[in-house]
Amino acid sequence: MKNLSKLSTLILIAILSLTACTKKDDGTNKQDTAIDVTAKKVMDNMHTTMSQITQADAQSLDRNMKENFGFTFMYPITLTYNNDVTVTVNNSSELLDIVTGITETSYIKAINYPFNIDAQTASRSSSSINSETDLQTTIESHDSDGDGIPNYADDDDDNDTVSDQDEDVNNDGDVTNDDTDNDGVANVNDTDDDGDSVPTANETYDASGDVANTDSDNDGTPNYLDTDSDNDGVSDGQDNDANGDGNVDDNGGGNDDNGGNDNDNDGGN
Ligand SMILES: [Ca+2]
Ligand SMILES: [Ca+2]
Ligand SMILES: [Ca+2]
Ligand SMILES: [Ca+2]
Repeated sequence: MKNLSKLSTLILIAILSLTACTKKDDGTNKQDTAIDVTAKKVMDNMHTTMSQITQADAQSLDRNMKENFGFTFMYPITLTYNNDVTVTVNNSSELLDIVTGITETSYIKAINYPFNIDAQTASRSSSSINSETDLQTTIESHDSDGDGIPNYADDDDDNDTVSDQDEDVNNDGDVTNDDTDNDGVANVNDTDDDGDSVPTANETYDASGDVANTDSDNDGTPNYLDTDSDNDGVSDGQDNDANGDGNVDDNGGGNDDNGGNDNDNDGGN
């Protein structure tokens, strides 16, 4: 009888333990969830992106989500860690905590579908992401410069020859908060960064094609961020020799006639 009572107690303890195991102390539930490669890609990308920013906050998270993937989340969303613990995310601050906390051994492996997005791209009319395929299509089609490489994988989102990293003029690690000409379009997506009507890609005159190393008037501001590259008082857009090298520019300013050839037959080199 004593042994039977002991056995009953042991069985009771075992049942209680099993019940406890199915529920974490923080109230999250365990579910066996398959790995969602696309959702993991999004979260890992945001981890890398936000880790590079000096003072990451909810706003910078949203801006970078929009830049890299073309949308921000409508909360709440539900994420699943690789240990199958699920977590409900209610705002961008909570998501920031999660993505910055991602490690090689603790990462997000899935997201619950459907979830809603605040779509930023004109090409997308629906605000509901219904499956991994839907999410994949959404992020792969976010391609600002239309070069076939989606923004999240593109080193030069606007194809203006300045790398995304170099568009970070204020060097805070965040490429989305630099807007030299204050036109509301961040440099990373602005093909005329200084707004002088000369495309950034044309604001060089040496053979390197590197606009970052061209500073005609040596004032410390490269031509592509300088609305008056030769400092003669005439804006580059109105200047027929924007870099002041004596060669008349081709095709409306800034596009210098390199090498002394009169490519546009304007009478100057
Ligand atoms: Ca692209
Ligand atoms: Ca660029
Ligand atoms: Ca701009
Ligand atoms: Ca320009």
